Amino acid sequence: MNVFVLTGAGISAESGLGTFRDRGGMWSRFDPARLATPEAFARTPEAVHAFYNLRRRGVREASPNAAHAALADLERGLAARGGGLFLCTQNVDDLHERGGARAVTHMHGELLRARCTACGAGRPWAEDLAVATPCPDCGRRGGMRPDVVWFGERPLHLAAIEAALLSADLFVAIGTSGAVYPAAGFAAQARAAGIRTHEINLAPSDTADAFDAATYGPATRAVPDFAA
Ligand code: BJW
Repeated sequence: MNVFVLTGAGISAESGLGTFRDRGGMWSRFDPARLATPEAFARTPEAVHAFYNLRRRGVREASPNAAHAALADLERGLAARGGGLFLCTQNVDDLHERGGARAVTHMHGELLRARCTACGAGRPWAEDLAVATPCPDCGRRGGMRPDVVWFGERPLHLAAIEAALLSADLFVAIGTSGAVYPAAGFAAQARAAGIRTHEINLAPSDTADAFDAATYGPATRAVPDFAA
């Protein structure tokens, strides 16, 4: 069996990383238009760096939880039975990897990577970024940015994601509000292709109608139960 899993911020919530749109979530405290767009980075790079430096430190201090571990177990179990798991995350943290997952597709990029807007080179990056940070590849200052996908930018790996989505036997969305496209459209796309769809969330998401079945509860309980 081939399973496509899409994860969102809810899977990392119990690891202490804030979600975006829940009550008290990041976008209720910070304006995404001022922090998560290329225009914001061009206008006030110091503010954008400060926001992502804080988030990067949070990710480094967080640990994977039982839901991340259950998906890593599922990946191994499916492979042993001749199937596969395509694990696609909107999250910019590395908790799937540290939870034991071998192959993770980060469609919104990775906070622990940086990219140079001058020469395009990307590389692992665990430290704070600043406007004066030089690019190790081309030496230019002022162009290093978090290697994440901001609003208005094209998400990553879309061709591989679409191919995996349409060849899956089961689509599962975990801890995502269904508010951000194109990921919010995956459940409807899968269903239109005759693929079973299942949602795991604390509560029905914005796209709950696109799912054949649902499990409502905290990811650390619901995902291990589902994957068992
Ligand atoms: C739990 C839990 C627990 C809590 N257990 N569950 C109008 C209509 C349609 C589209 C658009 C439009 N206007 C603009 C657009 C496009 C735009 C968009 O969708 N905007 C919407 C806001 C309307 N999209 C884009 O710009 C994207 N690019 C694009 O479309 O390019 C064009 C293109 C597409 C395709 C082909 C070619 C070209 C880019 C989107 C980039 C999103 N970037 C961010 C920031 C990343 C960097 C960073 O981290 O700062 O990505 S925004 C933010 O939202 C982040 C997330 O990945 C993303 C999704 O959020 P997520 O994960 O769903 O989190 P929440 O907080 O929303 O939900 C958490 C859920 O967990 C909740 O449901 C809780 O109930 C649940 N939960 N605790 C289980 N313990």
